[in-house]
Amino acid sequence: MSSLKKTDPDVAAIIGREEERQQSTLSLIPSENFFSPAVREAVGSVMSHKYSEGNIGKRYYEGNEQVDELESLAIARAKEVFMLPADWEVNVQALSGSNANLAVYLALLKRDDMLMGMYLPDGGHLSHGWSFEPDPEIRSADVASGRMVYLGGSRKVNITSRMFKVVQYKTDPKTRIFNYNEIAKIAAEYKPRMLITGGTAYPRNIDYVRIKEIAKKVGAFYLADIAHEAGLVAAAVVPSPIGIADVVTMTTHKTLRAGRGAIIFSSAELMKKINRAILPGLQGGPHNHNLAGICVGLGEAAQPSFRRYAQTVVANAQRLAGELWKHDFELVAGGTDKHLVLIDLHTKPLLGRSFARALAAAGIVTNANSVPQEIRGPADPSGLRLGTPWVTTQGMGQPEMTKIAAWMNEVMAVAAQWSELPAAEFDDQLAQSPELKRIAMEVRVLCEKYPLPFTAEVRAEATSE
Ligand code: DSN
Repeated sequence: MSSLKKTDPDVAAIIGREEERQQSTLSLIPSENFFSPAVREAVGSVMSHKYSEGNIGKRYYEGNEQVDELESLAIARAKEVFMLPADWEVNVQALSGSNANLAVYLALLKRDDMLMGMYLPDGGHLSHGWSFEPDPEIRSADVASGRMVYLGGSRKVNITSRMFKVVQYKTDPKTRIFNYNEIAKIAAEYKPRMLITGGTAYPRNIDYVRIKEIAKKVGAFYLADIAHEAGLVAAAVVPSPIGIADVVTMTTHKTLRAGRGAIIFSSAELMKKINRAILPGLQGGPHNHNLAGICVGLGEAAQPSFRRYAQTVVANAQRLAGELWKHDFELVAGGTDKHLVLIDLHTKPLLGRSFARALAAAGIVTNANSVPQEIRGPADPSGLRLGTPWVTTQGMGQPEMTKIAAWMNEVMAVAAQWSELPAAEFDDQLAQSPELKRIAMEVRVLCEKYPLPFTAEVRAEATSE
């Protein structure tokens, strides 16, 4: 019996049930992954106990010899893995991707400067200046106009839209891919101080060189947020913005598989300001246990096996996309270059929220997502987002992707009959459906073939009780 189970059986039981959930269902949320036992050991270590405000060799508190060594090692590994130019530097202290972006803005912008980023329903992120328009008629009129620019909604839901002026660029309504000539025109008209690429749901690669040209022409900083693709960039299976953009931010827990946190890269000159923006500007003590995990994860990402992993992530996503297309699912941007697939469900009986609920009842965990030309609200959007980082770490490959697409098609066919029911009744039908129970059992059997590296003890205890 674990010591947590003895001292706090309530929390141990919650964690045990979560381990079981992760083991027995398919995790297809593209921002999620699981970490090696070594990363988890580092994250659970005593490094969590120490405060270390400041930078290497210049801390405000004593006793930071090991933290200094750890941070130096993490920075050295990040430089190697991401092949940093000699005049670039690294900050590994941001607590999250949003904090990393805020630190960059705090370092390089003034209040009310203009940010220009990707429109959220077309794949951007909240921290790139998002404001929502709650009036559905205004949203519909905006979509009907076919304009590839968004000047913001009346609800400034994110701090970045309160602090800065914001303009956002949309994908081409026909291709649902970014049109660089259009981005250049918007930049020329609005003259942003910072141009941003990246986010959460754009399945195609971004032309970093072209965006840098556009930014340079209007005198803007270029921030490339590669939170989602970081692992694919590290493995050189998608293009890298390092050395092209002025600043690159990323989270470490998605495709990079290195525990939770964030990294910022920029020229050494800009990094002096960014370091000061992190502390004292934005944060207190760094989370050194997470830094230990990131350091171990970066060591893993430097191994040849990580490149094979990243290649398989992309191959799996492309197979999943191809199979879904055969089942008549409409794919945003026609497919994927990376780890994620975005489905537009407007031709299907179930839209994002209800399809995600039905899939979850069948043991397939995904998330409802907005799509380009979205007129619905974010709580009940038209699309579904899928990704392959987790199942690829688990060891699944092409045959499993084919199987997953077939299950998804079957779930749609089964749950379609309840599409007109109110949400609570719809959920009741899902919970009672023998077909969905059967698929959930098949999913469980598949997942059991790919044991996760943390469920053994939970299972041994369950069978001994
Ligand atoms: N929550 C992350 C994602 O799922 O993409 C972004 O912050």
